[in-house]
Amino acid sequence: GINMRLKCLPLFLGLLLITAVVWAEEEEEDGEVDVEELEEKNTESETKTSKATLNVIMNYKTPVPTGEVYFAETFDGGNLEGWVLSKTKKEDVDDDIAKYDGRWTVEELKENQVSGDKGLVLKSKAKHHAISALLKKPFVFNDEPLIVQYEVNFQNSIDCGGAYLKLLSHTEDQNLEAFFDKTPYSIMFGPDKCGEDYKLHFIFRHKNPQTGDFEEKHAKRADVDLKKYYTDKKTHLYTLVLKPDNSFEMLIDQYVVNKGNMLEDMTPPINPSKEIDDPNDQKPEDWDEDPKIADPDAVKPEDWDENAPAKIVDPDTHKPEGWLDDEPEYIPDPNAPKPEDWDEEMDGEWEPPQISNPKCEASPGCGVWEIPMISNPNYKGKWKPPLIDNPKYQGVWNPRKILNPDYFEDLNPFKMTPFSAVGLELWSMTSEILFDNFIICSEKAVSDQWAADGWALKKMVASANESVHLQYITNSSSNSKPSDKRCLSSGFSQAVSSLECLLFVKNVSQSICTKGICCCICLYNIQFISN
Ligand SMILES: [Ca+2]
Repeated sequence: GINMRLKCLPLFLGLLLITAVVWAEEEEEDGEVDVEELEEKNTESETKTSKATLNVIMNYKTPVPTGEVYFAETFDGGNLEGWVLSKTKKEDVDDDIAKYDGRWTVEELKENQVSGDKGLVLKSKAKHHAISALLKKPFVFNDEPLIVQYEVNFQNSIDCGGAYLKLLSHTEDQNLEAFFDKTPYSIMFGPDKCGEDYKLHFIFRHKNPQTGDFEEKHAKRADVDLKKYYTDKKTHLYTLVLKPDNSFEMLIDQYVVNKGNMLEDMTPPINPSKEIDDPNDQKPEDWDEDPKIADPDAVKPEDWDENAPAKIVDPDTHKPEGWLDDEPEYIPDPNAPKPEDWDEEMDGEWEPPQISNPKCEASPGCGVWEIPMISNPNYKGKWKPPLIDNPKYQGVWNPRKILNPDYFEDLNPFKMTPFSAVGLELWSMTSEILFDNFIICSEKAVSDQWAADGWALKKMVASANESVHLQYITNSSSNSKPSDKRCLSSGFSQAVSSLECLLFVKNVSQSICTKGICCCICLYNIQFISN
């Protein structure tokens, strides 16, 4: 049998929002036909399926939170109501670029628009942008999780710039017009990229309970390659989940890309070590750190001759019998003729080429006999006393440990400073970064449904526009795999057979599987397992 496991119900439910899938023949004039007509037409022309074009008609409705939220923003109203542009300047920067004068707009996606959907777009290159909005009520870190989720589409890819948000720490007189880089935040979260360094930040500002000072704590790096998310010009969903047990999870497109515990996985660590080296302790001058010394009792043996040479003449070697001391190894070739055109005046005196002396070939050798040298068996070199263990060895010196005067133990870093606004304070060398569907809440079901109603639909439209992710199966009895292999090569977990597809579709909605025509949509989060 075939089991179906749905890893992500909300995404799956997004399918139900497709009201009709229209199959238009190329020759169809207006490209859209009604479903009944389509089905009849299709039965007649099953073999022409490869020529078909696809249109997806979808009823997009602006997502509405399905539970309690601290903040939710779709931008579908088409304006920046509720958002405040910073009117201040960045500190410590040249005056001409210090102003937060980068432009923001609310507009549709450049590609794969969903009718009725708009987002917040960062419009200016090489300018500082700062915009923020108050939450409905401050988020207080208590016994409820924090979920922060939003979408980013780097519509022009990203050269150098960030798309992270800051959750601005709560103050009684929060003035968002004064929002700038030094405005205290509780959490910073989201994508950032420069050069080939792709980051997904999760930074929080931890208050030292002893000194009251704040220090930034950074989550370790994600172990996934982030490049594709920042360069594929698609809408990706970024989620941060923090729990009162100090665990955290970071997700992209609902997959965990980094997780850990704030007590163990942040740099620098939340809690300092209990003991430290005593800074006042010094190594005593007579501290003996040499594990070995020369044996003071050793004496040079009497027969040790330091002057014996390393090499001596081999006493067993004699000049071979018949060695021709007076014959040279090479002689002028007596048979070589002088070239006819040799001109003594121009070329100098002619000399015949040298050849091996034939007399030497018949004897052990010619010329000066060199006596071979061998290593001297009596050679000893300079005498050195042997090394022995140092009886006074005290080991490697370490300063003594004392209790760390700055020690504290914060077992609940989750309980950080409450925040009451969300802000984007960004610089980018690439414009057209689109943000959408911000949500801050405590229930995963709420943020998941929000994702299903927003991000998942955008993803589906983008997929449909690529025309490779929809699989049509026209013969309900066929058990063949979908012919479009692109479904697999486009990063989908697997293609499905028509049988699997039928089971799947029937379980979801009879309405999109009628009169033998089924629509099968492969999505990342749906897995089919054959037993
Ligand atoms: Ca929107």
